[in-house]
Amino acid sequence: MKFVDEAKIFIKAGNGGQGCVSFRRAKFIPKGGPDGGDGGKGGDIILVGKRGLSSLVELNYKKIYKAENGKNGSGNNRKGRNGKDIYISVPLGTIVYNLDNPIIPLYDVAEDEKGYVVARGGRGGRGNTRFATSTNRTPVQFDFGGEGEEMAVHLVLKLLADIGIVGLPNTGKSTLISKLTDAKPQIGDYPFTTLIPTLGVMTNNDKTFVVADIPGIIEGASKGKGLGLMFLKHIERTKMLLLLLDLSSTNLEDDYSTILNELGSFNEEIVNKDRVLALNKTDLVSDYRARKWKKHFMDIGERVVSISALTGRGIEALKDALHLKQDV
Ligand SMILES: Nc1nc2c(ncn2[C@@H]2O[C@H](COP(=O)(O)OP(=O)(O)OP(=O)(O)O)[C@@H](O)[C@H]2O)c(=O)[nH]1
Ligand SMILES: [Mg+2]
Repeated sequence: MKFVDEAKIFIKAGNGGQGCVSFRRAKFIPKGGPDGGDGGKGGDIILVGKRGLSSLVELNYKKIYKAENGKNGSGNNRKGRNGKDIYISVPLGTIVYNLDNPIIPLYDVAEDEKGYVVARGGRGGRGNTRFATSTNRTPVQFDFGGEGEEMAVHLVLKLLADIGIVGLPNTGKSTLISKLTDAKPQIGDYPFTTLIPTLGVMTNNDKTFVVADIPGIIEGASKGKGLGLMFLKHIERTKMLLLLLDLSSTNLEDDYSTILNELGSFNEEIVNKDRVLALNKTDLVSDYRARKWKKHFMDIGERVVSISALTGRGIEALKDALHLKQDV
C-alpha cells in the first residue's frame, strides 16, 4: 500500500447565474417596469480542517471537484438560487498550493472545523431591474454570471501534533499510542506494520495533547530508505518527541544513535526539540537490564521512563513526563 500524504486535485467553483431581462406584465399595465432578477452566485470550493483525519488518501480517489453553478435570475424579480458549495475535508497540517505557484502556499490548514475558500464561485449577473434609471425605464441590459475560479491544487500534508512518537520499526510505537490515547492503530509483530501515521488524543490532568504515531525509521531514512522522508516531515512540526527504544534489542546504543542521526540529517531542529526517551518492553528483560539502560541514558542527559506498552507498566509516569515538559 502506498501512503499518500500529497494530492493533486482540480477544483472549479460554480459560475454565477445569468441576470434576467423581463418586464412586469399585468392587466391594465401595458408597459410594466423591468423585473428581471439577478442570477445566483456560483458555489465555492472550501477546504475544511478535520482533526480526526491523518491522510490525504481520499483525495487520490476523487480528483476533480466542481461546484454547482448559480441559477439564472427570472421574472418577477426572482433571484436565481446560489450554487451549492463543496466542502473537502483535509487533515490539520495540510498545506495548500496553487500548482502554478508551488512556492508560496495559499493556506496552511491549522484550525479544526475551519473552512478555507480555495476557489470562489462567480458572482450572479445583474437582472435588468438593476439597470433602470430615470431616463431609461425599460432597460434591456443584464450581466452574464461571473466565472467560478478554477485551479489545479497541490496539497501536502505535514501533520500537526503536539507529540510525535519515533523509533525503529517494531519497537512498539503503535502499541504505545493505543495505550496513551484513544487511537486504535494496527499492531503487528513485524516491521513496517504502520504505513500511515495515526493520530490520537491523550488526556492528562485535564489537558489534551494530540499524539502522532509514524511508521518506523531505519538507518538511511533521511535519504529515503524504508518509508523514509515521507514521514519524518510529520514530526517537524510537533512540539515534542517521544523517542521509543526496545529494551530487548541487542544494541540500544546503536538504535539510539541511528534514530538521532536520521532525525538530525533530515532536519537539525528536530533533534533540538523537547523529548522524552521511553524504554519499552520491560516485561521482556530483567529489571537489572532495564535499570542499567535507564541509568546509561540518564547519564547522557536524556529524560527516561521505562515502560511496557503491552502490560501498561510505566504508562502513567510517561504521561506525566510528557506533560511536565510541555510548556502549556
Ligand atoms: N512483550 C512486549 N511486546 C510489545 C510491547 N510493546 C509492543 N510489543 C509488541 O511488539 C510488536 C510491534 O508492536 P507495534 O506497536 O506494532 O510496533 P511499531 O513500533 O508500531 O511497529 P512499526 O509500525 O512496524 O514500526 C507487536 O507484536 C507488539 O505486541 C511490550 O511492551 N512488551
Ligand atoms: Mg506501528
